[in-house]
Amino acid sequence: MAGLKEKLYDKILEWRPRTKKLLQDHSDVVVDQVTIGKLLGGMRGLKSLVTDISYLDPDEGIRFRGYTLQEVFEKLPKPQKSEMPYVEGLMHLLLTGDIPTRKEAEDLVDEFSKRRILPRYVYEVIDAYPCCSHPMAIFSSAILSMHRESFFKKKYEAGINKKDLWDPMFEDSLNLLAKLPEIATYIYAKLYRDGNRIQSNPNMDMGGNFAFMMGKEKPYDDVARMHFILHSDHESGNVSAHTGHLVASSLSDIYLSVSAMICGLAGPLHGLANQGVLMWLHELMDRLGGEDPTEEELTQYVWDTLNSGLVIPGYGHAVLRKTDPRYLLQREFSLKHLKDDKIFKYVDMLYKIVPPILQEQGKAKNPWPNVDAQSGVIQWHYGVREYDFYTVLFGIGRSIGICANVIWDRALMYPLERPKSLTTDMLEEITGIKKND
Ligand code: CMX
Repeated sequence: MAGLKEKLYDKILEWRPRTKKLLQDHSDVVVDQVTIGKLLGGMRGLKSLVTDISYLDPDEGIRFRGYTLQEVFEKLPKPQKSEMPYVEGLMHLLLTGDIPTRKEAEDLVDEFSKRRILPRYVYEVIDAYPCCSHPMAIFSSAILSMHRESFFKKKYEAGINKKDLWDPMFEDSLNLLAKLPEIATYIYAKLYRDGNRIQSNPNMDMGGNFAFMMGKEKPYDDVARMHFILHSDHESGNVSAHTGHLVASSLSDIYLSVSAMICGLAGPLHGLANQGVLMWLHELMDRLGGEDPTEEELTQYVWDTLNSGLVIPGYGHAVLRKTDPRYLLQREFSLKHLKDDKIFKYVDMLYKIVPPILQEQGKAKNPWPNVDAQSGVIQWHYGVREYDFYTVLFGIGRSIGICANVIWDRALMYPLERPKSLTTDMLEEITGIKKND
């Protein structure tokens, strides 16, 4: 992978003086204020992390390396006869900040193909799991089991200059990313296809090969490409991205970091919401005996959910204050490919019904749909109906962003993350509620 690595190294050498200057000359400049509200409110919105891979604007949504999602999908090279770009091209963009040429994207496709073979013990780890296990638990363990392969770990133990740590992190990241579709589809075959697995095709790109191993025809290859690209990064503060970065800050390798981030992604307020949407919609269908709901019935269902103290899955966001562009892109695809799908029609009705209800309820700061409101429906349409599996798909995508971030963390030699905690007594003393006697 000499071409990409050399390009990346040039970028790293160019970037390092910027970080160094900020640290040396402007270290005391105040960026944000830490209030008690932030401390007790999950640090929501606190400007306390740095990443150059993506930036999330509350109104506009995500930009990858400065490009809007629309631009990313337009500009990245696409495989022949595909609507969606190479996922490998996105990795090139996230790493270098440059839109790759077709050749650069295809070089990375070849590289992934060479690195995709799983060690035998990974299959054994997956096989050892009891069948009722959630696929995210298996996914995280399978990734963790490959820690012993880490080139980063070996280099660190042998003694390597801190400045060079990005290089083995880069190698490990490519090795891991290339293997994720193999791991995920093996888990899928074990849990839902009686172990009947389709071997990978070394001549295909990541999205195409994933579709092939899932046993899916076109346009599922484009669904996979779109899904992995859309879910890859959402700046650094979300649970999965932050976990990956935090764990790697202790100089843990990429296997440990990505395995941990998968655990964070598996929570219902984060990546699991995409399966939550489908479960919630199927409960409604059962309630209506399979009949299409009227607007009144749907409205009642939304209120019943809220009144029983539950959240509406797929709606709201900690940062976004408008409809998530990742939702809109998937909606555009759905309008083209699955406009007559029954569940898509539900989802489309909800798009009109839920926001005014959340506004009327007055709690959620963002009443609009997020990425998870739409993604499961597309999977369902193409026959991936085991919705426990949906978060694994999110996890493959998110790993791309984590790897790009962690490689740059090492390139810029970011330190161990270690904020300071206080006690409730201390907060009460600061506020004057409790006098220090
Ligand atoms: N339905 C009902 N209530 C909601 C809501 C929703 N979709 N979204 C937010 N609220 C509520 C919160 O539960 C909170 O209530 P309390 O004050 O009683 O605790 C209140 O509105 C304020 O929350 P907020 O500041 O608007 O949102 P947060 O930053 O705390 O949480 C999120 C963000 C995503 C966890 C929340 O909107 C939610 O639970 N959404 C549903 C689950 C979901 O779709 N998650 C996926 C997010 C995307 C992803 O990361 O994958």
